[in-house]
Amino acid sequence: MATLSLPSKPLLRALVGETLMRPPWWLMRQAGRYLPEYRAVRATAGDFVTLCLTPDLAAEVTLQPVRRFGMDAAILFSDILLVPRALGQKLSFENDGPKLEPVSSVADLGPIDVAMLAPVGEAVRRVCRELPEQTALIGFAGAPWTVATYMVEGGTSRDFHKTKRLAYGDPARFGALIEQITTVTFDFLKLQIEAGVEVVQLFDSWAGALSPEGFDRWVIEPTKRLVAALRERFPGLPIIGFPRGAGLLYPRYARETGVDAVGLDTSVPADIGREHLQRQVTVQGNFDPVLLLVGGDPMRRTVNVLRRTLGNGPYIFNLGHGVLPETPPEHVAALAKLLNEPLNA
Ligand code: 1CP
Repeated sequence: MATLSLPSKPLLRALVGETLMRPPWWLMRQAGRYLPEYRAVRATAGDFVTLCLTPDLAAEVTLQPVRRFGMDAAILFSDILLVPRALGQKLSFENDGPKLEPVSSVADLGPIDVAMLAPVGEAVRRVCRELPEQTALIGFAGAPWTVATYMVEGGTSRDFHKTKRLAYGDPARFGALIEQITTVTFDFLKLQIEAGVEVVQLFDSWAGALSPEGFDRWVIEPTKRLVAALRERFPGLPIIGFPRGAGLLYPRYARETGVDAVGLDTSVPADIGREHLQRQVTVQGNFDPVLLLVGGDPMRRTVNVLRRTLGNGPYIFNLGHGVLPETPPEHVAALAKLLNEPLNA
């Protein structure tokens, strides 16, 4: 018989719909190049994929920001592009970002090798051993659409024309690719959950590139299937969706995918989040990463506005996108000081 037990970690409480006096917080890309201790580990690892697949090093960089700033969650240090690699696609990281050998169908992929992802599970187990008692551990993957853009374009893109042409022009072929990505993404998340992550976030960083019909078919539908598969296998595990750039389609995404929380990008007005999303899901976001870079009064003022607007409902403070590499760590320390105090103190 299932026993009902309420979570005690602040992040998990917010994800079951509780309104907290002090909203929990974490930052997308909280581990990374803005931290000198990250750059030091990165230099010893050599290439980026080695860093992701060496459990001691991945665990260490996962814990670094939590040690310094006391966020309410650690996010596993890994990358969404390990899924294309497990699907048999060649992957490397150069100075100007990730490079993949472009594909346009399942037939272009090599043999699937999920075992290659096993070190990620080991990194999770090591993080769990060292995490403070009240800190949650978040696992993640790219949502199928966003992962597909990297696979088809061969890297990052400004306009996603190759991927959109394939999706609109040959939906059967593109659909088969999305299907394959979804299967391995489930395996990647399953491995993380079985190793100890308590929440997962699906990053759909390029959700905003599609037409409304395309959004339904290639963002909402695959996410909905992935969420349903996770729910069946891991009932009660909270899922955060981050459909960056979804704009007016945010409420539809929240309603139809079945996620517990949505991450708002910086462009969404906080009062719209409160009126149109927060009654249904926990809201996360959406502080502009550039304000964190700027620091000082502009940062403090905006933090207060955001917390006043969203803090009377289930809310997780975060950025609207990742921490920028040029961000001074002292600004993150000042933000931590603000956020580690109760709202009305
Ligand atoms: O050290 C380095 O030079 C590599 C920079 C870097 C880092 C720190 C990459 C390469 N990935 C990561 C880690 C990473 N990636 C995390 C770690 C956990 C954290 O602290 O948040 C996460 C969650 C990701 C997720 C990720 N990778 C996304 C989704 C989030 C987003 O930023 O939109 C995407 C799109 C990627 C692809 C990727 N990997 C790396 C880069 C530079 C990119 C983006 C390339 C682009 O701009 O298109």
